[in-house]
Amino acid sequence: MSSVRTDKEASTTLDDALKPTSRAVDGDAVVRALKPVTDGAPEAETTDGFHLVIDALKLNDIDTIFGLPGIPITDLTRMAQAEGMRVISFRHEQHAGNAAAAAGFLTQKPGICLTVSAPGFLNGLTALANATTNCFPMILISGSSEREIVDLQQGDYEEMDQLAIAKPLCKAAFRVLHAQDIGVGIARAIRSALSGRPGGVYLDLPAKLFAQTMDAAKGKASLIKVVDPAPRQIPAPDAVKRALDLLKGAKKPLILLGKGAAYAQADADIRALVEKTGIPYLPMSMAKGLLPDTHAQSAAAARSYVLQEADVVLLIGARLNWLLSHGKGKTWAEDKGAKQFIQIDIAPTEIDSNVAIAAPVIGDIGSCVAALLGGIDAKWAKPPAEWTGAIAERKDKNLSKMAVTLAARPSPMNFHSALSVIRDQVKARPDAIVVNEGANTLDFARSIVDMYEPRKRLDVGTWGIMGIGMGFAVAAAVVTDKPVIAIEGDSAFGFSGMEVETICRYNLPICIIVFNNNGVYRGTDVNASGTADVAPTVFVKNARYDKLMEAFGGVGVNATTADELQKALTEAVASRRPTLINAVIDETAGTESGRITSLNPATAKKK
Ligand code: ADP
Ligand code: TPW
Repeated sequence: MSSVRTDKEASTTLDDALKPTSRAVDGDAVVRALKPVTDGAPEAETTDGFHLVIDALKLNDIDTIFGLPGIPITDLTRMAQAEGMRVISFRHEQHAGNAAAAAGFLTQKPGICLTVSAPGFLNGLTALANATTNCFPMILISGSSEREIVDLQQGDYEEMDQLAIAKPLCKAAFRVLHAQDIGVGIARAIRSALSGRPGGVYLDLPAKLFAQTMDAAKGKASLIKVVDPAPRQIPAPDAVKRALDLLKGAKKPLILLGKGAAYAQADADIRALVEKTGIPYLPMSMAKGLLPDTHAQSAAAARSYVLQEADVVLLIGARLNWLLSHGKGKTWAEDKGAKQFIQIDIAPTEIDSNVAIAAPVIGDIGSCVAALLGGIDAKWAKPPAEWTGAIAERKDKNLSKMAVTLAARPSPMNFHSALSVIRDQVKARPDAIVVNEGANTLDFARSIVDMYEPRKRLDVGTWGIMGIGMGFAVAAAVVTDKPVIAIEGDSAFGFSGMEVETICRYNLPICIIVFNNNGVYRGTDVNASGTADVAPTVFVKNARYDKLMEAFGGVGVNATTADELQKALTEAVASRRPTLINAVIDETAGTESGRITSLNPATAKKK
């Protein structure tokens, strides 16, 4: 007999096997009774793998699944929906995975991505690896084919040793073979995703598991409600004292907030630490809004200056990776002498990863910041006025210069004129969530669009990965119900563009603005060979991305001026209708690779 089944065949089999008759005994719907095959004996209530997975997730307050159906998980999606979970079905697993990751970042609950075996699993894997890299908690759950056939490599339908492949790309990976172990499997996945440094977890569920049945009461008893999944980790008092002593002695202190600080949801204490110490701070891109970007102590508009000049830097949930030039070199004016770093992080092995850390403070950000705050009293001396004054001076100069650039209304639009419109809209709607990807579109938006509230900005993160746009936007809308503004380079948008159908299907309040400059980076590259092909970075000229949204019933607008963009964006945010604005941008604007030209071997050489 062939082991390949169509979806229809599979669900017919399941329909026969799983005839729901009555609901669970008690109010929390933990079990579902199935009609057992009986020979006159009293009917015992049974449950099955499908329902145990759903019940285990629900028991742990996980109410949403992002995924894409197919064998062997189609019925799982149907049953999850029937059992009251929100099931958001995507057009490609990578975007479902990205949605799960963003949901994890926003809620501190692991986002769930559900995929089919081999190809679906692999499509979800990029998102799982990206989530792990960014320290976002998510669980990729993939159906898989039969162990016996996979392990003997006998060519099963979508055969793949998924667990082995996932393992090096995530924080932890588990497989459940028996229905009675589902509770433990889900509990271990949740704990692994949330505890310590958050990250991605893979959970392998072979097809056979779903149809396994067991006694309903035993099944219910086998489920685990995870208690305290992200235990606080209190920093050692001597580590706190060391950090405070160093900070006290600083002449030019600086606080650097990273997305770990945004994730930690210790917003009030972080703000209090900044304000009580009076220390200037810099937010990394996804930490923007932890304090409003317009805050007097923000040194964002004097970034280069403070990174070079600071003598003691307090890192809160930020790694000294490439995004911070590894804590050395010209960016940090290394030739003027080494800085001293205090680093708050939950992962002890992060310390000294790039440069020596004088005062590590290991623990969760909430506890560490609270402990530091405990040492800041009324006698705390604020940083010298020479330091804060010098920063203010540079800030004012840069902001005035920027204001002039933003006020200009060139035709066609450039990045600045288009972004100034979005900047005003976000100021008017600080609760809106901004999703941002591209090269120039990313770099300019990060510095131009001020954020006012925590966790309102989602972007390409640690890898600088393209393709997070629509997945992140869908998650943001689903999880928060707030308006979402996705600021997308035209190349960046292309990675997940088909999900506009998903956005329309669920009628999500998402406004996508495609910065259309006809190509990757710019649209002006030429093919040096003289053949008919365009250059590798060039797209179809004057494409109308707005039509894509119209195809699925959303609102499409072609905006050629800042006024048109402003009108369309304001309407989109107010109406909450799925909208795509094709913002026509000068194709000569911007630079190759945006602001990271130094990492591009060709352009770095030319410089
Ligand atoms: P950014 O890119 O914004 O600089 P990173 O992703 O590089 O931020 O750094 C985030 C850091 O935050 C990681 O090293 C991670 O271990 C840490 N982190 C995440 N959550 C917490 C938490 N709750 N408490 C302490 N550290 C955390
Ligand atoms: C998964 C490489 C970095 S930025 C970018 C690419 C392809 C697109 C830039 O063009 P875009 O932006 O979006 O039109 P803009 O504002 O300059 O006009 N594949 C992946 N990730 C990355 N980072 C790349 C390729 C890349």
